[in-house]
Amino acid sequence: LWDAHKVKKFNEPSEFQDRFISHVEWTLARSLYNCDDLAAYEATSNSVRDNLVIDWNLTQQRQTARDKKRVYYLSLEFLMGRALDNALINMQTDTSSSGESREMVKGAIGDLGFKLEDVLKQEPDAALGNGGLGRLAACFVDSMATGDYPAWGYGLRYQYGIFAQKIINGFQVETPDYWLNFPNPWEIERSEIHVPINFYGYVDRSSNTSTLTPAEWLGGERVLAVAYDMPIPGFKTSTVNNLRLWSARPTTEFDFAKFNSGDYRNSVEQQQRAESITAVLYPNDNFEQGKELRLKQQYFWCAASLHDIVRRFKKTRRPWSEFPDQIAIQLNDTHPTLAIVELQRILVDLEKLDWHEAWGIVTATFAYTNHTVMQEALEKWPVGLFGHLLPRHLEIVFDINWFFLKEVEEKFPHDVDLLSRVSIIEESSPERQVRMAYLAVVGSHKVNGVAELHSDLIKTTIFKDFVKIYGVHKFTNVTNGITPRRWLKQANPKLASLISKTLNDPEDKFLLDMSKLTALRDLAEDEDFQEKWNDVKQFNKLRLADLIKELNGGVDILERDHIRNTLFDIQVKRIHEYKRQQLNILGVIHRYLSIKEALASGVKFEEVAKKFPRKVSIFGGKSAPGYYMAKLIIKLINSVAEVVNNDEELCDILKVVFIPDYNVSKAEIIIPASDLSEHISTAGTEASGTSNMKFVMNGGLIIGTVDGANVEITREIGEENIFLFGNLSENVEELRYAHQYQPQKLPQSLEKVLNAVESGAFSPDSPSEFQPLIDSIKHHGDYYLVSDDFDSYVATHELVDELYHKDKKSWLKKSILSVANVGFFSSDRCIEEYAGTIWNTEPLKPE
Ligand code: 26Q
Repeated sequence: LWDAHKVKKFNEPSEFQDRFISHVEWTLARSLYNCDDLAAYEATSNSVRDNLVIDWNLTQQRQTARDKKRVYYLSLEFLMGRALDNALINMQTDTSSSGESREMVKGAIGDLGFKLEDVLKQEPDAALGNGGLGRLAACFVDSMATGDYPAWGYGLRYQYGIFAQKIINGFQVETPDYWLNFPNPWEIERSEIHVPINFYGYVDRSSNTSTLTPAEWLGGERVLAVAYDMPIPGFKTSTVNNLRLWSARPTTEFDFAKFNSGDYRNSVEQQQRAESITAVLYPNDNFEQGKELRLKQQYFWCAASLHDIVRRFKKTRRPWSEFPDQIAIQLNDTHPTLAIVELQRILVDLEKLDWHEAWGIVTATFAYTNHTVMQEALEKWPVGLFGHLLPRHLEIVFDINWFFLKEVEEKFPHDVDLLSRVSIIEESSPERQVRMAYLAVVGSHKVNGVAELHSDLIKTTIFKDFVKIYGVHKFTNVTNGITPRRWLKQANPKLASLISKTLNDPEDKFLLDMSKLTALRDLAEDEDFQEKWNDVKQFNKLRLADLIKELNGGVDILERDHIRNTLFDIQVKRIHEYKRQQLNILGVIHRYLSIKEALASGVKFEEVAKKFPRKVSIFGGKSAPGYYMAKLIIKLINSVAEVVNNDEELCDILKVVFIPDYNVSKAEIIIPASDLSEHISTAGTEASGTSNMKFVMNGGLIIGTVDGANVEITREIGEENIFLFGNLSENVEELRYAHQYQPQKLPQSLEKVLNAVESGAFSPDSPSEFQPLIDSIKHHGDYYLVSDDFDSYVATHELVDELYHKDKKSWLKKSILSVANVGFFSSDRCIEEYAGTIWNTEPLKPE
């Protein structure tokens, strides 16, 4: 009887249609005759979700029954993008494997009168992240499920994700991203899983005066953390993992004092404020801002997640000593560092373990990933603010620090300087600060950087003293990766299909073992294959041209007929001075001025067009709302676009486009269309970069500095297949130092460009509009070394032009070889490395 009532997956088109229709009629309470694309999206998603839920439950049962070591990935950001297409690609039915189900559903809803592409577009992006760090977390949960690791993600369910960007008069304007307007089929509310979380209050230590003994944390504010789960399907496996996001809700307890004093309205209002904790994602990228609400978010999330993890562990009735054998917790940057303190508090105050025994468990459990060496991005919290919000946690931090410094003192007696350098508490004025990165290092057994160069840099800069203290082996590298399911198959179906045909791999197994791509090497010079390869690129460029047209109010910016020989030069990423979009746009101005100069001096247009073949410079990315210089860079790009695109003398040989509101779903259209992409950060500043990997995986060539993962990309694809330029990271300090003491010597080329900007060539109504950008280069030390790298940047672009327009065959060869050798950058490889060298976990395969 039980078996007869078992829920079943849809396996056939007709079964899908039945499921689809019942969701239209019952879940949405509509009729098929009144079903638009949005309703079709909801019904399709609910149908697919039904299938996933079956495997999800089986996966969770299996993980509980087998009780293997689990991984918990703590990240304040999961930049997931859309879920439906990804689920269709990854999902398995009982009769079809991954990949096939998408085709099946496409046909089945096609028969009902819907176009899958239009239905997919209805889904809002889950934009719960800023940029690289958040998207990395999204790639990791995909790879952990695909690799059958028992692994959960823990994050926050923001009601507003990263703001939507509008461009008005060339300026960025932020509008709220309320993404939960319609029912979200990809989340399941678990109202039964709710954890009370406390803030403020005081510490009670009735008799005991030592902070090391158990204490009670009393009073204060209390809110509830409610769990929302998102299924994470693996590719070509029935493993479906879980991403648990917490949402803040008022408790049902009420404040008696307020109630009795008749202040009912006020007490309700105060309760309402609880929800503000998970209302909005902080829109900073690589910049820290010590706001109390941010610390509140961090603790709310860490405490809820830790409670959940500990509860699950306690059900196994194992002794505490086995905690680190059963659980690995990975900290995505310092944002979850409070989890370290919270676990210590749980073990000491609530479970009454001895301090040192507890600390041994804590440090064996946690590992920390660093994503930056830039000072302004390192998290620090004023001691006063910290202690007010979390009084007991501050005591514990002081005790952790005390034992740590004692250990240092024993190892390096009488080195007072060292002690103050490594102290978790920075003695600074006007107030002492808690250094979260140091706390994360002290509380973890492994610390990793995200690309080789970066992992080397952390050992010689921000964590130099800690290498001395702990030895070099605590510090390691795991080079980032990206999931080829989303960034190849989903974003670039045409290229994926050309590859699967060429490799004779109809089931797309290469997406699991990217080393299979090396077989493409033999075809790099095959002219037939090159032509097919180029056709795919052309298709993707037209697809992007369509998007640009749509965003431009239906007006074409790019001439259709010329797209095949127009070089698409793309830089899409957060706008940041260190990423140097200003270098890019100044380079564009240089090109523009050179074209104008040649024409003015009487050179024939045909000749000019030979020297400066067709190119479109495409930009996209958001600036933090309070980041003045980044916003000015956006304005400059748009102002240059205005002038260049309307200059008829150019006859369209140069265009500039700023794509508003860059996000994951736009990235999926933009990245496959690139001929060239720009990864041009000041050497030593970009920890890894991951869009560089995405572009290479889609057959785009790179112009880049010797920074972050560009180094390993060069090693993998060969230095003849990448355009590197600029100063090396080991020279950066010296160059900056020199700028401080000698007036800036600008190369002539740059001088000209800056003069044009200063003269108001791009802002005739207010010539000084861009002065701050110019001053930062000319008069404020040029911290990002634009002047030092400018000539080599321009010269390298000349090499790019020449190759693209005079030797298309060798361009295509480079493109093919890039894809053939990109396998290393699959996040599957990355997760295997974490599992083997940091987590000590193994996959748990479905039977
Ligand atoms: C900190 C405090 C308060 C508010 C916000 C923040 C905050 C938020 C986001 C600080 C940093 C971030 C994001 C950082 C980030 O995305 N770093 C990028 O991580 C990628 C994945 O490892 C790397 O590829 C990039 O090089 C790195 O910049």
